[in-house]
Amino acid sequence: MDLPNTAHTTQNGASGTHVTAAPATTAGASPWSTEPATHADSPLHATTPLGPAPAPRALTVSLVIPAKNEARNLAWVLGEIPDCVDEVVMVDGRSEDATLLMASIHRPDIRFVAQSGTGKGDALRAGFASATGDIVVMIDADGSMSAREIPHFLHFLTHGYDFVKGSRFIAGGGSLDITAFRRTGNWALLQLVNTLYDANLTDLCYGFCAFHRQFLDLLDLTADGFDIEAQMTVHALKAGLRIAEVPSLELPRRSGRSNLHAIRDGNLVLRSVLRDRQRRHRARHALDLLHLPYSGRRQLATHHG
Ligand SMILES: Nc1nc2c(ncn2[C@@H]2O[C@H](COP(=O)(O)OP(=O)(O)OP(=O)(O)O)[C@@H](O)[C@H]2O)c(=O)[nH]1
Ligand SMILES: [Mg+2]
Repeated sequence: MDLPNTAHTTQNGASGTHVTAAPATTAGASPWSTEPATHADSPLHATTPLGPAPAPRALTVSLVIPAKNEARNLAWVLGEIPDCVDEVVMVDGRSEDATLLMASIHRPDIRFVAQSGTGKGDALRAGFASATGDIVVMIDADGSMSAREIPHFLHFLTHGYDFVKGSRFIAGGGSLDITAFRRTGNWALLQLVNTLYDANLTDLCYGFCAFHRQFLDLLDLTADGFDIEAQMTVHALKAGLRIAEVPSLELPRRSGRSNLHAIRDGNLVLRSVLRDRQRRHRARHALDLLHLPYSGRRQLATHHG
């Protein structure tokens, strides 16, 4: 499926957060662009007084896939991976079925990583830590996301964005899977995040994301469970990363059972978002103290005894 080449973008600038809904305007220069490059776009044709500029080094791409008992879905999931992916890292959640065997059959060069704890967040953090690509992409192993969409994420990562997330709720995206209950929960949590961080995102709890690996430390990920996706978005906003959303189609899980419990995991996300907000509030308070005039500091010191 060819998705429209549009993105919904959010930028956190130093002078305050602003949000724009912008079409992609820079197609062609990216090695993953879905549009043909023009003569002027090509770095090979750029000349300097010293001669032709060297071609830029192509960025490498790691795909991280957490999998727990997904053997029956892997033929399709791994078969969808486009050539632009250089490395596939699977983090196995101590599967009791033939997940490892099926993965090695359908992707002989796959690299397995063990997770030390449990949960999707714990698995993804282990996978991110071991990924070697310049760009890290994550998808689920249940067949609900097609890796064929990856070039759309790469396009924006190679045109100025730091963190690109799939959205089921912008034009060109969709979900053939989400229930009314989950949609409402996702919407409510999204409103909270948008309000707290003055953002204008359209999706929150969705596991198709990509980012430049150099920002991994800045993302400061600690979540173990299904709160990982929301934490990635919130931390990207807090860190002031340039975020783009691209349309993505969520398909129904191909086979097997979901590991997610809507109420328990919704609560987990809510607590995580609120905890982050408190930290941000405390950090701001500390900064305010530094800027207080001397009398103000003295007053405060007196106040606190
Ligand atoms: N390694 C590992 N993977 C996990 C764990 N829990 C879930 N996963 C994987 O994380 C991905 C998402 O989990 P799902 O159970 O599909 O949850 P979901 O997509 O939020 O929920 P559904 O829409 O109902 O499928 C799948 O690829 C799972 O196999 C875990 O503890 N360890
Ligand atoms: Mg799923």
